[in-house]
Amino acid sequence: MRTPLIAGNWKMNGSAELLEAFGRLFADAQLPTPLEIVLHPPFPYLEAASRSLASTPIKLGAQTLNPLHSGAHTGEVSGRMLKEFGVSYVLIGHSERRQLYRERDEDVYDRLLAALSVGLQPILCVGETLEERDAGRTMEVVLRQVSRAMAPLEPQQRTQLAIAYEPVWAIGTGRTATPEQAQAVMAGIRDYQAGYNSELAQQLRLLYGGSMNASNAAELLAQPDIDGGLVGGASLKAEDFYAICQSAG
Ligand code: G2H
Repeated sequence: MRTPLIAGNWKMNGSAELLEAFGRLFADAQLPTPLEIVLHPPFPYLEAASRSLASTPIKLGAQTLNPLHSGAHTGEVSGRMLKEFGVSYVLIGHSERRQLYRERDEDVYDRLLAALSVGLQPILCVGETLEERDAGRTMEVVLRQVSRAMAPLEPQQRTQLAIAYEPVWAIGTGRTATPEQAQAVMAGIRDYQAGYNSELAQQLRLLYGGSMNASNAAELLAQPDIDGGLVGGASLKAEDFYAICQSAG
């Protein structure tokens, strides 16, 4: 009943040539249905992406946004601009933003509201560090991140977003959470949401992120509470990303 979502996060990587490769491969794609696919290239590639992916089912995504609509904020991009450009999805609170650019839970919430206010679909990213996992604090940390971002949202706003659980220790490390580890956290997030509204909890899409690749995607995506993936490194090869999308059937 939940449409799977596979999102590719290029981070600060990629090229116009790679977008063309995606365009060629996905134009003739034989993909499982239902399935939603989104690619999050760096901002300067959005224009090329909108052309190269026009004949494919891939939607456009951004990697972050500024919480304000406009103003004197050199180097920043607003949700309104992204929406005007045809972007559908935006990542919010990716662990690299939290760790490298000091985004706090409050900043994540502001960005979430800004995205929702212009009709962008947010993918809220949460996840614990290795230290937090080893201290047995995984659910505490993940649910704090979820609740600080979502508690003030109205029911209608909650239906617009997806949550990506990305254990920080699995990001870009080649070390993937086991399907059981990922499923346990996903189930915890869904249970937490059910405490607010059980119907909305059933609709909420939960994605796994952290070294997902063509070899491990099928097993992760087969878990009952995993509805898709947020794919970093493996989204930098069109064939690998295509194989992951095939696993979402
Ligand atoms: C986690 C993920 C994509 P990777 O950041 O968001 O990256 O798949 O390279 O671990």
